[in-house]
Amino acid sequence: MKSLLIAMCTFAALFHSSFAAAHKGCCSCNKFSKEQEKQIQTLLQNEAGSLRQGMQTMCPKKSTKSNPQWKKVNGENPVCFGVSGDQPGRFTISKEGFVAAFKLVHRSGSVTCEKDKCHGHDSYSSKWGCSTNHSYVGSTPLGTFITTQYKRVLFPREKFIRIKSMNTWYALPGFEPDSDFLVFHDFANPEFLQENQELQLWYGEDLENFNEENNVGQTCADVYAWYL
Ligand SMILES: [Ca+2]
Repeated sequence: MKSLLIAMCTFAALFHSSFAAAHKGCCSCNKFSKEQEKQIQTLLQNEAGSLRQGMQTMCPKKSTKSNPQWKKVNGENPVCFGVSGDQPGRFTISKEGFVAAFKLVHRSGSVTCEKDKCHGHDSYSSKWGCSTNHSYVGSTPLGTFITTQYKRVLFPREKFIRIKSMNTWYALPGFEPDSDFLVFHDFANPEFLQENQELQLWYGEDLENFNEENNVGQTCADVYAWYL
């Protein structure tokens, strides 16, 4: 933008000097000479080209495809994970590359963080974690994690997690426990994934083997990755 402004100012100065010269040298007929007209025409053409280039830089072309970067990772079958007894959902990366985001699209099922003795086992149930009504985890009610096969958490990023040393609960701006899908992204620090690498979906309390005795349910989802 700065270079564009400089170019426009340069053009204005040149135009002014050309006009002044023309006016001085041709004051009787009050118009440019052929040579001056040609010079100004060339200047205008050059500046029009610079202006067009600048506008294209500021307004990059939109892709004609919708969401061309989302690539479905699992096949026909969804990835399903349970809530206790080490029941991750497993899926395999088929394409090597840098992935900046994942999208989990809910297909079926629900999970709960705590069987509610007063209201039935599913009163805290949701698609991705617990309930916003829960007295303890309600403010950070999401509990679905993407990990490597060695249980290293890839998403969500640590800054969203309630207790950094325990990958159980988090809050993600824009998403709720019953959102139809979750999107995790970190375009500044994409993950490099290898062909045939296994990743897993975990329920946080199952991942950490913490307070999982009172959990119930299973969630199934499709997994999409955003390749750079
Ligand atoms: Ca629990």
